[in-house]
Amino acid sequence: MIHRRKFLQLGSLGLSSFSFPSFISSKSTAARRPIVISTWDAGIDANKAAWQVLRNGGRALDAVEQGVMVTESSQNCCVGLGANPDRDGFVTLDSCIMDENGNCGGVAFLERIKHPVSVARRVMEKTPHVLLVGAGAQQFAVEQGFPLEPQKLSPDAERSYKEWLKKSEYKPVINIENNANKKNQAAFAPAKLDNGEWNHDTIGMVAMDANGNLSGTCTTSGAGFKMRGRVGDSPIIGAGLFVDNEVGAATATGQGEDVIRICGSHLVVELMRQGLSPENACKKAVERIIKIKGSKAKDIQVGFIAINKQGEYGGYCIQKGFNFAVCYADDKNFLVDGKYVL
Ligand code: SD4
Repeated sequence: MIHRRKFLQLGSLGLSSFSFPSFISSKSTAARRPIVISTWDAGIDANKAAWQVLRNGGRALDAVEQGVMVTESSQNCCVGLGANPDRDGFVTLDSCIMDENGNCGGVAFLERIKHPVSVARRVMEKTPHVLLVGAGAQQFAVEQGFPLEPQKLSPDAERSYKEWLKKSEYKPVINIENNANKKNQAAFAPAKLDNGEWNHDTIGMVAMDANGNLSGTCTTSGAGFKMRGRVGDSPIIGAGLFVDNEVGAATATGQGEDVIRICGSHLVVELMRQGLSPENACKKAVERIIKIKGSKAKDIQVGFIAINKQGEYGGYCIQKGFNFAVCYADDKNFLVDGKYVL
């Protein structure tokens, strides 16, 4: 059973949590560092762990890894092994990580490993490759000492899967990638459901440390009830995540296929290189997806978040309902409602 999160209890740091209107983000963040931002509400807890690294002068790379490990472990958020399975009943995880030197690593279609982000980091640091998938990724993880977890669905995922099997219909719902049996599966639903559960299966996080170096990660269980073998944007460098230490860093969430189509996070960083603010760069990338999708854009959600070298941050999405968490001080860890185009 998923434990309910008391959202206002922000633990040892005593951090505050409330939604800021997003216009504040573009005006009040000049030359701010360190800073960490991450997608969706679960980013508040992840930011707290990342902030502990950043506030002590640690490296952004360590901060983002430790930040999203919180989410991968959490029973409240279905990013990790507790998440919904693919349509054959297996949970498969995707993740990538990128540092300030352009080093990057990823894993996709990885099963039975609790922390794909850490395996992605090992791929980056210990292999000549960027991306390992499936059985090979798992073999590498085990060789590196990661324990093989039991092949077992969480009780919630098992319930959702049984429910899903009744119709076996693959239909992602806007802002709710998770749990097929939620009563309030409707467009524009809140990120957090009435019953207190989180409904997202991804966290993307980008950070700048006190030295002004950028890193990022994106980690996910992917779309629930996907085809076996499906891989989304999250482990793909340039799609779910991109970092350029001269410019900024961006990450994505939502319908991965449409993020891949435009090399979304890379596009956001390139738009910032041309002088756009993080928010405007995210907006332009969202608009490009909408242009490609035409009338079908109303059926999907994609959100981008980004930071630049000045410590400015921003985010944008297709539909209402996306938010992201921003942290840049012991007492500043708050949610921002993403502006939306449609
Ligand atoms: C995917 N982008 O696998 C991920 C899903 C996601 O919140 O972001 N869910 O397509």
